[in-house]
Amino acid sequence: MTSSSSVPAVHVNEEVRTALSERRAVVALESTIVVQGLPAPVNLDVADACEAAVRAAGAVPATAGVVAGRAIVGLTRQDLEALADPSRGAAKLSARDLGLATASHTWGATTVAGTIALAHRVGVAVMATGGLGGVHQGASQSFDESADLTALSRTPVLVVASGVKSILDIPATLERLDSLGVPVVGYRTRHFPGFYLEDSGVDLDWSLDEPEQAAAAFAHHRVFSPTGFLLANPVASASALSRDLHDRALAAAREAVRVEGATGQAVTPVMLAAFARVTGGESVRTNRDLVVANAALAGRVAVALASSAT
Ligand code: PSU
Ligand code: MN
Repeated sequence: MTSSSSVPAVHVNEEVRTALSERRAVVALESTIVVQGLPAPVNLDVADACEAAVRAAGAVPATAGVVAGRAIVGLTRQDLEALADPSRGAAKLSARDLGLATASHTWGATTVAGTIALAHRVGVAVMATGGLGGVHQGASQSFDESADLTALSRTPVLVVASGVKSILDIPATLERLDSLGVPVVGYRTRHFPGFYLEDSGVDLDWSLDEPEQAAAAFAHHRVFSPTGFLLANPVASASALSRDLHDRALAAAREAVRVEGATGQAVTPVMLAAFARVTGGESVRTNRDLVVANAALAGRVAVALASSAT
């Protein structure tokens, strides 16, 4: 392992840098979903579709990751392919890992927590993902709670997600977001989305109907609070899993974690892979559809935010 003691910069590609300097809309995208969350070859197609959705909304996409120790906002397609190459063994980087990864010239994909840390550092205020991490089932024993939650509590970035992954303890996750002071706002719904399902069964206090309203609410929120903001966008009903198939896959996913003895960062990827197996790939299509829709919505919110700031 080589090491470097110089202070690391976050590298921003030229298109993103120009957009930021002209105060145009930029949307950060994560790379963990591509590298650890979805199977090849769909993963790179999803990455392309997310970037295209952001552009179609009039914003510039900026996918984050760490390439040979360089923290980057605005990965090239080549960077992303290299990160997703299994022989590279890219790490999964949360906020806690970024300095270690840059200091040790590591390759790594960033989670929501890692991505918002980089995005905020360079002035990007909106990101899209599939499902936020959260409190795992049995967390009162295991203490397994995604660092996405605490990262959102200290990083003023608006994240568009289809709720939190349905493998989690959703009511407990919402209680934690409440304690952490992170607003959770349903997009055109009063029901918290259930990732693969439209509705998790938990009601929300707030709902907004237009991207402009979300942008305004986030702009106001930033005056009063240093936290991020969760805009919860349910999967389209035509793309959702049926409740029955979902529940069968969930049982199998829990069993897979138990049998494989997965802990820590491995839990979420093992469960997502079990879902893909049990649903014959249907969960992967659902995941693709929802994350692309979230990228499109994030693009519209970023455009509204940029035009209200000028
Ligand atoms: N959304 C998806 N698929 C994913 C993720 C989000 O549709 O794989 C990733 C994100 O990077 C999120 C991470 O931050 O899962 C949560 O992992 P953990 O539970 O280990 O914190
Ligand atoms: Mn965890």
